[in-house]
Amino acid sequence: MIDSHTGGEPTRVILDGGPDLGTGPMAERARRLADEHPDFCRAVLGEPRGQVAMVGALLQPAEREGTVTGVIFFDVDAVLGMCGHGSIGLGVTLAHMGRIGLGEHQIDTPAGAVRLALKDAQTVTVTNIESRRVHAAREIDVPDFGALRGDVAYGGNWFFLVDPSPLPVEAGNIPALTDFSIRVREAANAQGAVGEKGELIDHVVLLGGGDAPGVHGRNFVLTPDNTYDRSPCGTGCSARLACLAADQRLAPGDEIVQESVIGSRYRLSYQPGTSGGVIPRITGQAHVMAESRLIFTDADPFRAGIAPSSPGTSPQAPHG
Ligand code: PYC
Repeated sequence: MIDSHTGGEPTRVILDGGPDLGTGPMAERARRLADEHPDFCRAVLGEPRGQVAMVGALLQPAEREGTVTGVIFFDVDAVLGMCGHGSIGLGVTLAHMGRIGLGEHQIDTPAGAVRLALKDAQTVTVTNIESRRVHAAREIDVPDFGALRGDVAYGGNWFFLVDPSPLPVEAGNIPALTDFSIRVREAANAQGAVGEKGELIDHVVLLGGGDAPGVHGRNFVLTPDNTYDRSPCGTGCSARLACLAADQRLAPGDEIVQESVIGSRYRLSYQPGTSGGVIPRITGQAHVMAESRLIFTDADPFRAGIAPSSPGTSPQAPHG
């Protein structure tokens, strides 16, 4: 396995040893990972082997011809439709392994085919799946806060985006931002501020202004495992681009810089999609950090990771 980080957000690429997810569309294989192998996700990403915020990228045989690899992204608690920082990390990792060179490549994700352009050893432009806004300025009632308006948008995952954030989007405020966005996500899902087919919100984006010259804004992004994205979140930026385009606040091809709550940056632009949404382009940098092999033995009481309720008791850790 190979670990990298993209703007501070870690990606663990799992080259082999994962569960057999069969063949067929990547979305079906992702459902099998979520339904049948949650212990795998916790064992490889959770403590003590993983770290908070780590996203896994489980390599799969490709679905489409001409694709470098299939991939399923997941965090400790959820299988993701797509992952922007993980795609940048995967591109840099594949280059590190000598599997791709500079230029254009395609990967298969559960959300669809995604293009990666490797610009140099660290820099990747991701051309994401078509992203769209489905509700504008939808009002929800957040307990202990009150009425809040936000947009619901899809960028490969489902987002509730609040612009502007009622709390300052600053690194010193991360615990309060986390607590608030968990309540926002619960309220959005409970009050039906969800996707067209009832898809639940899995991420929340709180938007603040950027203070550095040339920076369009800074964001805080809550992820499904209740941590925050250290990077500006590629799928969150895709959802944001869909909202900016729908509000005619950004023209096709114009580039903006989005900063994360810890100050890492992506360059963003879009082209119109064929179904009324946008095709986002996200450019960021990743760095390979480690090449290693995880070891799970029956004697290790924490071979399945540290479960929130009962440490060391989960029976189905991977072996070998
Ligand atoms: O970059 O899309 C992203 C992402 C999703 C969850 C963590 N990062």
